[in-house]
Amino acid sequence: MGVLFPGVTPEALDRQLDELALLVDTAGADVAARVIQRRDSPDPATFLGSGKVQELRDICLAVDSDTVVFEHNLSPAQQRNLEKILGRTAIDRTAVILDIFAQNARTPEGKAQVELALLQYRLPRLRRAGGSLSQQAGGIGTRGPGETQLEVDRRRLVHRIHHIRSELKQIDRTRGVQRQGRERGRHREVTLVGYTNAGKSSLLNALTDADVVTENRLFVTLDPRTRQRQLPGGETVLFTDTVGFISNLPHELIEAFMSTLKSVQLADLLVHVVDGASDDAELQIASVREVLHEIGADAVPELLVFNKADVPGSRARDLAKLHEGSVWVSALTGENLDELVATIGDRLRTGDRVITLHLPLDRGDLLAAAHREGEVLDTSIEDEYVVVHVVLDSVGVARFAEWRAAP
Ligand SMILES: Nc1nc2c(ncn2[C@@H]2O[C@H](COP(=O)(O)OP(=O)(O)OP(=O)(O)O)[C@@H](O)[C@H]2O)c(=O)[nH]1
Ligand SMILES: [Mg+2]
Repeated sequence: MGVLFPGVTPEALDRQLDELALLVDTAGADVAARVIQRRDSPDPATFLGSGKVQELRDICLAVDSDTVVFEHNLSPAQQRNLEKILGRTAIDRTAVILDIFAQNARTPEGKAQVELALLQYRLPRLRRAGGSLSQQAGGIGTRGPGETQLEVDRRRLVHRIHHIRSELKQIDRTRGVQRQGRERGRHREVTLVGYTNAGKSSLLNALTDADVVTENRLFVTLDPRTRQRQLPGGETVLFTDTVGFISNLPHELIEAFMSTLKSVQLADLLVHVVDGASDDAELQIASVREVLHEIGADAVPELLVFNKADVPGSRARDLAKLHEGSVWVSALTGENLDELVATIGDRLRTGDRVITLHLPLDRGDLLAAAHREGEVLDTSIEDEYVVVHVVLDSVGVARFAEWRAAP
């Protein structure tokens, strides 16, 4: 179910619904019908107008569907009211994406992150009277990694959220220690980002001898893998895969996966993998950049890589010509990988950036280190800080990450 709001073209809504259909399919359900309505603004109580809701109910009966999936986010109240009138489950795009993540989580960390996102999504949706979710039958949007968690009441839900948060923090701390160890080795870090199914994991496998699972499905990778490889110059680079992005990635997921997404914020270079065979390549680039902005990573240098150049009719080569400085490859055949590796080397070597540091007044050692490792442009005193503008290479930027002024 999609609503055509003013300012959105029918073609754009169609594309969104195509993607929603793919998501529903990935979650394991069949799409029985597609319904579109034109509206100026959502109805606060039922999202759609009451006539349309009745019509939707008839369509559901006619095509024998047990769930209505909305492209748009529903408020908890809208969802409840719709379910009452429709007599069947009403969910939004966010619930479908959460469901796919729940099905794909494998490691303890992945499961904990997905559970956290699910609980945060469900908490405001708990029925007030009775407060039990047990009336929700199985089906998409209602599954979780641990079925018992669906039965808990609000208090236990909140308690569980706290518990998972501290568990994730612990995992994050352990990873932080590992990261410091790596940084001491002065290895540059390259993180592969991109729309889901763009070929990030395939590219990691092609660049290193990683053995990461790749599949023609959405959100296959939920746990980042790091593998190293040497560049032609002899320097070792750490490549990290990460979760796929999608347009309107639910904020519950972004928050829950923050520790996983740290490798994006802290990377020296982002290799932004684009499916060059997709008609929506440009839109997907924009969606990925939006998520990068949301997670505070838009200052990290980005190298666009148009993948799947081997697919008949692929626009990977044309797109690479259009976007200056980008590279096309085929992760499948390995074509043009040498050029990609060379470009990554060039970009890492020219990774010098001007950044602003806030150093505590009593840390003359840090100021000395900034002079030693980079080119200090100017310093000034502000409140209890020394404000320093300094040119640093990417290793230096990582080293001073803790002292960077908020952008
Ligand atoms: N023809 C062709 N297919 C590719 C290429 N790269 C990846 N694929 C296929 O595209 C699909 C997705 O690849 P993945 O590497 O799993 O993509 P991903 O970006 O890691 O996806 P998620 O982890 O699900 O977000 C798989 O079926 C791959 O075999 C390529 O260069 N050419
Ligand atoms: Mg993957």
